[in-house]
Amino acid sequence: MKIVFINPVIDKSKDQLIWASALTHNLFGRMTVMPKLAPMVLAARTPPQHTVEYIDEDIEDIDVNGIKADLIAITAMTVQIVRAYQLADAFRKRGIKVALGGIHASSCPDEAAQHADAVCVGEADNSWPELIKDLENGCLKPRYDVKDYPPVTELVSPRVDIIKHKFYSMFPVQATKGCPHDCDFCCINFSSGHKYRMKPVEQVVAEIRAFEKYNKEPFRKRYHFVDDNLYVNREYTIKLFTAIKELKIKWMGMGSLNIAGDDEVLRVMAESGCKSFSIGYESISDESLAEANKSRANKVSEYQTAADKLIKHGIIPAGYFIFGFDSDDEEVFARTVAFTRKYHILTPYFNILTPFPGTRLYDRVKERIFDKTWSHYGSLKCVFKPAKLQPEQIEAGSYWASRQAALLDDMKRQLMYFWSQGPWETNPPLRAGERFLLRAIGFKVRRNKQYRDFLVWASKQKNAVDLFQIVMTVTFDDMAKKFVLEQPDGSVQAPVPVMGK
Ligand code: B12
Ligand code: SF4
Repeated sequence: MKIVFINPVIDKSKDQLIWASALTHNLFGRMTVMPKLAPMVLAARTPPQHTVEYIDEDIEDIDVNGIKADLIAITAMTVQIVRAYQLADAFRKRGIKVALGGIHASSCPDEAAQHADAVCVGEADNSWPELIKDLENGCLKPRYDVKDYPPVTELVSPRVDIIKHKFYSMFPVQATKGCPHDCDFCCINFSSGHKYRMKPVEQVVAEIRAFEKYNKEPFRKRYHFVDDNLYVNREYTIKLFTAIKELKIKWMGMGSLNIAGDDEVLRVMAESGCKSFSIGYESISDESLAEANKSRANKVSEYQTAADKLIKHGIIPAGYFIFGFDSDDEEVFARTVAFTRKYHILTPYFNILTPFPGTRLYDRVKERIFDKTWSHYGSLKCVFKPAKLQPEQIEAGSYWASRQAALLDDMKRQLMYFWSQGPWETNPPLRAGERFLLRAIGFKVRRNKQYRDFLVWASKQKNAVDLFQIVMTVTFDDMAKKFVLEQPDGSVQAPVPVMGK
């Protein structure tokens, strides 16, 4: 049998892709951040007599009428589900069976069932083999429910051979699942649960090694730990980082604020190749943190130390912020941007509070939700009415903040500050070859004088580190332009509809 996994694109229109920019298209072709891990995991659980294929609509078009398959298996977050249903309906019209899984199908299984022959609820590591067996026997069930969370020690390593490696700038790895915190906007409550499950460190190392076969110089890719929280079990974290040191990889990941208080972990983390670490700061107001049940995890007074500590170890402080809490007022956007600048949170990501189905936030604000178009549930649109601001103000403010945070001149200042805090043994200055490469990229984008000058400027800075980060800076600036149309008077026009219909 042939099983085709599909990751649907958020928006069919190529130049509205969120995680790609016109610049990256020009430089590297149709490239995106990273492949979804779920298809690789499920492919590994598929008995070897079956053929598997992975189609990622972020990087390739899908020819619905040309694909031959016994099963189409679609994974989707809420923002992707409209497209997932379109594809599912089209394949089923051709008589091909469709299975739907992932976070949205898990939270709205009855809705998903209208577009699929089988819906998988929850982690499918163990239910998938059963589904395949039923398919072989012609008795596919409409629902495969996983109520508990399988221990990760029983998991097999993902099939990294099924992806088209050259189209991705990063490879995903997962060492742990779950998070002990309980933020009310987060899907963790039902997706991976609060019990922290840790893969054997040797398995994580083996998984990275499998990717390494496809990871060659000069554009060696980074790894993205997709773990919800890498800092829960200190002993495990140290063991993990120590083990991956020998792989000499570069990686990024995310975790809680309290990691900043642990110099030993930060040291091993830097030695193991961590170049950027994201913290879910969410808000610079303790009131908003309390509203989201995040006060136990976050104290605003500790944010500055966290950023300082990461920088001290040569790691770029990244962080997630959310706008749209009931206590947010008109000032929140400028205040937050000023905060990230002042404390050198070099890569802030601004999202809009979104009540995803299945979350406590959803239950709390459901009477105030006015937009149920799932393709708007990508944290870039305001779909419910917050207490103090209008949804349009939240969108305009959030987009304004994203634009401000990516402004090249500002980033130049931030990078200069970051580089001035070195040198770091774990993050050495650019080599001659890398400087040459930066200039070569500058030449390739020469039509954009600002980008060319920036890249050439960076190539000349003695203490500049991290080629990837420098190129990403330009890419972020390019991406941010898509979200905001700035007016000559500095005001922000209504945002471009980035999430499709
Ligand atoms: C990695 C990640 C990303 C990557 C995704 C790209 C990529 N290629 O992976 C990036 C960083 C780009 C990303 C972006 C976003 N993300 Co995200 N992301 C994650 C994260 C941290 C891990 C996902 C993962 O790889 N898990 C590991 C795999 C193995 O698990 P899995 O996908 O759940 O798959 C298992 C089951 O679900 C099931 N399954 C999955 N698919 C299928 C399919 C079939 C057919 C079957 C049978 C079973 C099945 O079996 C799998 C194995 O057990 C999750 C958090 C989480 N814990 O899931 C958030 C998460 C998925 N993201 C979320 C959100 C909101 C976003 C954004 C929309 C907003 C934001 N700002 O973060 C953006 C999208 C931006 C955009 N417009 O493009 C939410 C989704 C909520 C929702 N209902 O949609 C999550 C759950 C975070 C959270 N805690 O709330 N994200
Ligand atoms: S700390 Fe992060 S992963 Fe954990 S519950 Fe809160 S938002 Fe979710």
